[in-house]
Amino acid sequence: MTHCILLGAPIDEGQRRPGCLMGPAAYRTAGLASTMSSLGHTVEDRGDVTPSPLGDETCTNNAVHHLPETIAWTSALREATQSAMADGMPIIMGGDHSLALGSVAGVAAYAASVNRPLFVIWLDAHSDFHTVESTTSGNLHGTPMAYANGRPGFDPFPPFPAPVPGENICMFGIRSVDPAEHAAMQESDIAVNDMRVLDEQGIVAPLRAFLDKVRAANGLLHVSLDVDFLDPSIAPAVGTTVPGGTTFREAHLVMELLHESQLVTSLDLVELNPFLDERGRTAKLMVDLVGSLMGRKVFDRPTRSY
Ligand code: HAR
Ligand code: MN
Ligand code: MN
Ligand code: MN
Repeated sequence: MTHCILLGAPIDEGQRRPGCLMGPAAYRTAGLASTMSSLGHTVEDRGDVTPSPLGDETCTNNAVHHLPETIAWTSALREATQSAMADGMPIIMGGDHSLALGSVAGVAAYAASVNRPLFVIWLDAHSDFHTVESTTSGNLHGTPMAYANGRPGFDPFPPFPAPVPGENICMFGIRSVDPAEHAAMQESDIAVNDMRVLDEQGIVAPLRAFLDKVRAANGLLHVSLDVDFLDPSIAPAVGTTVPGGTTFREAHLVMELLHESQLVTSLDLVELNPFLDERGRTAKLMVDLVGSLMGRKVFDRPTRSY
């Protein structure tokens, strides 16, 4: 049984398409809390986080927009997530992916305070490995993985509390990477399981290999689930659809394996844009995936010995 702590992050300033700020309301409407309580967990909804007061930060990259707003969200979400970690498993309901600048910072600060290493699984079509300096779109939702990895190029932001080394980061579903991100990832130890890897090897072997590492290190495990990890045919409610995403069964299988591992300690749900949804189907699918992550299954089977 897990104590699940819901944190709403109605932020859509990390990109240019309005609507993600309705995400937390859509997750509540789609029954996220009752899904978890029906699985035997306790649920505490702490409501929506309020951003910190706006600063006057600037940067030299003229493409970047909403920098002070994003920094204000980052510090508020960092604090809310860090304190939720002490009480249970935070589930941060976005909001665009810029929320992970704050949520991962909060989890990292908590991990450092309890002397445990942090591992991150990034489920996304995109690597989100730009810095404030390298982004050409200026959309800061494309940067949180680089911030968490401690890359330079985040001068206007507070320093990341305890950077996550590349070997502790594992990405799945990747199929859209910009040149600057590509070059930076070549230099890092991040496990990039792009769609080619999933097509050839399936999702199970690389995921289990990573989970084995987390277990061996007694790590905390943060999962960041971007709606565009999923194929747009099953998850249309996202501003940055990329064809060729994961299927319904692949996505559930990832969640089932994560549940079986019992390693996940925090979760982001990001990029849902309810304005683009079809009768709530994407919101409902995301809630169902959380159900699998939290233990819903048809049959119990012997847990694999790790
Ligand atoms: N790499 C592109 C950019 O920086 C697209 C980033 C899109 N990011 C998200 N989250 N939707 O994964 O603009
Ligand atoms: Mn604005
Ligand atoms: Mn993303
Ligand atoms: Mn994405």
